[in-house]
Amino acid sequence: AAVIHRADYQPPAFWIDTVELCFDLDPAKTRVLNRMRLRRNPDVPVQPLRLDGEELNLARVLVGGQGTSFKLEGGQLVLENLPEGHEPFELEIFTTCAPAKNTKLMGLYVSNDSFFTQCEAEGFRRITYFLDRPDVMASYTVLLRADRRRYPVLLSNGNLVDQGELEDGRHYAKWVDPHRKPCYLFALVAGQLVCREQRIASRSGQEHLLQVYVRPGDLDKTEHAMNSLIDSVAWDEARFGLPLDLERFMIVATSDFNMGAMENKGLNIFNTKYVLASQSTATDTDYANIESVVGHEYFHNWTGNRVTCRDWFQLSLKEGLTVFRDQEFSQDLAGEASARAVKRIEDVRVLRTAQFPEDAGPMAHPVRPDQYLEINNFYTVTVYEKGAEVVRMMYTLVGRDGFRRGMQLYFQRHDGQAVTCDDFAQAIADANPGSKLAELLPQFKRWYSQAGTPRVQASARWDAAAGTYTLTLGQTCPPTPGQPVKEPVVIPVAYGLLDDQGRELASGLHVLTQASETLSFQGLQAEPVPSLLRGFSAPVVLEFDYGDAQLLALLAHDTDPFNRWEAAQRLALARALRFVAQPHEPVALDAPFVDAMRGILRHPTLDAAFKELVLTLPSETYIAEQLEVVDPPRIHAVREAMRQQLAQALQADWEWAWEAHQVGGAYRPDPVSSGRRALAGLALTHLCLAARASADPVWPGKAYQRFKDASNMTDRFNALSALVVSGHELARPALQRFHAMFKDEALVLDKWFALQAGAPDRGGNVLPAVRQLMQHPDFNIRNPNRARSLIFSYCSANPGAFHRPDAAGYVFWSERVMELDAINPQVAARLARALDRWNKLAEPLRGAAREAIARVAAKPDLSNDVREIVTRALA
Ligand code: HT7
Ligand code: ZN
Repeated sequence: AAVIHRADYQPPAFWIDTVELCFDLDPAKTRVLNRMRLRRNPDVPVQPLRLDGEELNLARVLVGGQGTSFKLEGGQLVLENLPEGHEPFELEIFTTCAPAKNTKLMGLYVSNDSFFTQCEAEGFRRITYFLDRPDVMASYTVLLRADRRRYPVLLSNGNLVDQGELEDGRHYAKWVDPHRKPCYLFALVAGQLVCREQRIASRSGQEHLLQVYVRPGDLDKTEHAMNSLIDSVAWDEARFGLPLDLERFMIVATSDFNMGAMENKGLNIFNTKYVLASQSTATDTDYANIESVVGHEYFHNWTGNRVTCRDWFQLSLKEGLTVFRDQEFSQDLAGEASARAVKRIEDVRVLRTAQFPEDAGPMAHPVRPDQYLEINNFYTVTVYEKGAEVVRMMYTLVGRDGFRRGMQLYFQRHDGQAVTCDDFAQAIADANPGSKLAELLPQFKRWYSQAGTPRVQASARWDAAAGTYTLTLGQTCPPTPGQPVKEPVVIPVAYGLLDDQGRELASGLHVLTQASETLSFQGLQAEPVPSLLRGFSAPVVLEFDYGDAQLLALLAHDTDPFNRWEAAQRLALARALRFVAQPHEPVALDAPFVDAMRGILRHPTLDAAFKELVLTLPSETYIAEQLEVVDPPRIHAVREAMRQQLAQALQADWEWAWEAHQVGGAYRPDPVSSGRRALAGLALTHLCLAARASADPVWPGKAYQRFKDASNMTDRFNALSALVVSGHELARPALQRFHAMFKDEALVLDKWFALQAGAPDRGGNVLPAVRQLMQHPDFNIRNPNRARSLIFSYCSANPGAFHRPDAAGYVFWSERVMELDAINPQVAARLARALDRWNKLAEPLRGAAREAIARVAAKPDLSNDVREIVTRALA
């Protein structure tokens, strides 16, 4: 297969106006009749029609009702003898496919005896021959026929216009989508499903039917998803003036799904993980994720579906923008400024622990990539999360009202079109003449074309005699594969200056555009403390040589909650890096740091959720990113030792925190209650860790009791996790009991596998446990959620256990990548990325990791998905 380049984009040679699809659904052999009206694109030279297809059996091709000659070339169906001129003509294609054998979960597949589709990015070609590209938009009519008893529910996009009985116990349903769409938004679902439904009226008074479909038995877990959907509809109308444009909007849950969810027009298909929730099976985090993913898919209805991507290089046009929108939605729903800040910190944490490493590794690519071998590999944190930060910077530069105006202009110009990231940025800028964005647009757009995380070097000079404080801000960006030299980008730097009492002396937004710039502040009495990059106003690494005193002042006083948290992270990180660098020195935390942590924990007014974030040490991955040479077991040991000391030094405070943050009354996953449960959970973990040192059984006993008695999954899981993390002997019976309690709850069993695979390593015990769990009757590598819960939790989320000096972790990884590649290449390719940063590893890990990657690369029949990852890794 060939590398595809953005620069090679050509408009399609044909347009498809209408598509009539008729499905005879059968797991072993589904028959698909595809009747299309096409016409030549007058703007493109005359050429044959080349339709994409994959794993299809072709039975018949008719043009205008007559047989015609055709060729099959490299999977494409090529038709040369088509009517000349620009009049529409009819093309009919009859194919069959085998959904039950479809383990890739792309196209039409079977899960739990129901049919589902996944067409983004290039799955539609696995259903029928088609121009499988997002800039070809058509009107769809879909007829579904299937056995009524096995498949009582038959769904597709749009409106149900007809249904009825057929012979032999079969029935049919006919759906018409009122909106034109690219084929990646096509969907069908057929099976034994039940639904929760709700009628709502929009602001304009228009009525809509909302439905959430699940397997019988799961209906009691759909209330939160439905409420999230109702909130999403109301939010998009209120915040952006974007109404629901459908009479009926459906969500369907499946337990076999490659990603989180899919925004098919009017028929969203979701991973059960992002739909099903009850207080006894889902944690507060699950509830929050459901809200955000339901919102995300719903918001795609405008940003993605009404205006879509011209080609897959523009993926961030819809994904970056929609992530920005779902982040804003969750912040708005969280309400209070402090709860908004918590959400912002969580989002930045994801960016820094997942996207920054991607941007510094072999898979680094611009938000709008220039080339790919397999598009599935580019559904990345760069396209999604960094893309959202790019949209957020535009928002910062034009303001809230300006951004709303920009969105309105974007839809005015492009509704119903397939467009580019340039079109989006142009609309936001044009709606805000005179703004910094409009002024700097060409330079701003480097955020779309340059890979790599820019670094902002800040330095300060204090002239006491003149009372002048001078800040110098510089920017650089390290080279990335294929981009050795970088140009300066536009970096909005939100800042404040504090005095030693924590009073704000100045604040503002500086837009950094040059390689180096200077800001000067006059008339100050004493040297201020700079609070830079407030709210994480740009996706950059800020380098400033903060002293402990300055960080402690920011932690105590900054009016910007993000930078308050950031100060604690910097304090902890500096210590972790020092300990890592001194392997022969004891890991001993200093009193000022411990006291500062105590101060936050005991603070009378700060939110519990915020305290929990401050008291959580930087992750091992984040610590590793700061180092040139990485020894993951050493980082793990240091972080564990720091946590152990915080556990012991603050024992009385943790006891207070646990007692003071119990949540009574009915379970509610709101930010305040969730924050209290999170802090109580963190306290319990530290108390069990402290008990490890003293061999005092009281707190492990309390954790076990809480584990047994908890009235919700958050408390139960936190208690179980405290026992597992502290390595207490009660962990074993608790895990057994947990499994017995939830043996029929797939999503809870995923947690059970993940907890064990992600446990702190003690003498190399995790890998044997993982290998043993692979043999567990509940383990099934074909189910992506289960594979992720066991294999990914070990290889990608447990660096201290995975990077073993004996290389056994890497052997396990290479075996699993190759095993999964034969089943589901998309999932295999994600796992392959666990060794992205092999080049930074300390020897002998580095050599062993390289060998493992080479072993995978040497496999002859590798998918494009995995091949692209391992080839880039070894380049
Ligand atoms: N737009 C959706 C992407 C997606 C996907 C892509 C490749 C293979 C399977 C997939 N399932 C969903 C998800 C989203 O961003 O909303
Ligand atoms: Zn999306």
